[in-house]
Amino acid sequence: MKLNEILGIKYPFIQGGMANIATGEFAAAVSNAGALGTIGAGGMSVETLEENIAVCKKLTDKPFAVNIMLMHPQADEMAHLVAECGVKIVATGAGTPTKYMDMWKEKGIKIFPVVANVALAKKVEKCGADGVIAEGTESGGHVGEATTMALVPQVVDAVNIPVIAAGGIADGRGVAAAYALGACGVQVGTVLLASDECPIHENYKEAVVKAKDSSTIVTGRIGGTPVRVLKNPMSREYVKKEKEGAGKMELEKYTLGSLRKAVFDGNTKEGSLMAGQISGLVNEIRPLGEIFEKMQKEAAQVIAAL
Ligand code: TUI
Repeated sequence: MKLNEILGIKYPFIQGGMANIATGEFAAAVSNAGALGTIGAGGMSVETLEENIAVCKKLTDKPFAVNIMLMHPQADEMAHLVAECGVKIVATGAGTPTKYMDMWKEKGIKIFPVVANVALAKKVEKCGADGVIAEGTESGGHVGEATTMALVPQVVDAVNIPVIAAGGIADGRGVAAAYALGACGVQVGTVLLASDECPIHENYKEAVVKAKDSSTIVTGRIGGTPVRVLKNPMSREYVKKEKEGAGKMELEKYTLGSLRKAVFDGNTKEGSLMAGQISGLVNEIRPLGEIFEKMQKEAAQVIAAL
């Protein structure tokens, strides 16, 4: 069964819960365009998350999800908030959501943790996950080690719940490849940065459009929180300092608020422009509806041609 049938939506596509980017308004626009919109709680406070959920409910009558970033200092409160305010689908990232899963299941919430390895996929299946989003290291933002190509079929073989592929997918060829690996749908992020509706600064969108295959770099590999961003003076300097053995405190000045600098101020030199390796394939800014329609049509053509 494809993801769109599981969720009762038009396309088998989920929008990634991009921190500081995926507002209630954006998630509603994605859901109205036929995919699953996701509010990214990373970068929000509990109060702003509540407001964003209310905005999303107002703007769409279609299903939407909330992604809880588990490294968030208020993840606990956020987990309770989504249980209390009628959210029907929850995704999680950057950690293990098992301690919240009973509470969410009691409320009838569908749970789709993002996993970067087989062990976590098995763990969340045991705790009642409705599906897993297997995210390869090609993705933007916080990443694991395995590539999408290697991770997805191994997760598919390890669990008996639906698997959604994420990381390095931006067109119909990627969607068809994900199906070939056994996924029932895909999650996309980078391609949606370059949408008319995405509420990031135009400079950030342009940087994604201009990016090539080799334009991303992973900061924080040594420190233990690897984050894929576009190369710029800030991220190059971060990795250089990290290799020289800089301490956490020294490195913090490069990261503190740097995603906000990119998203809101359009500071492409000092900002953290989170984006995936597939940025090189994203060459124009388009409306969400067109992005999803073309991905779906192209996937069908690729499958037929094969
Ligand atoms: O979470 C993501 N992507 C993200 S979160 C984010 S916000 C952020 N900003 C700066 C630093 C850190 C985060 C931006 N992008 N994707 C899902 C994902 N989850 N990727 C990797 C993981 C993951 C990693 C380790 C999941 C579990 C895990 O370990 C589990 C454990 O507790 O040991």
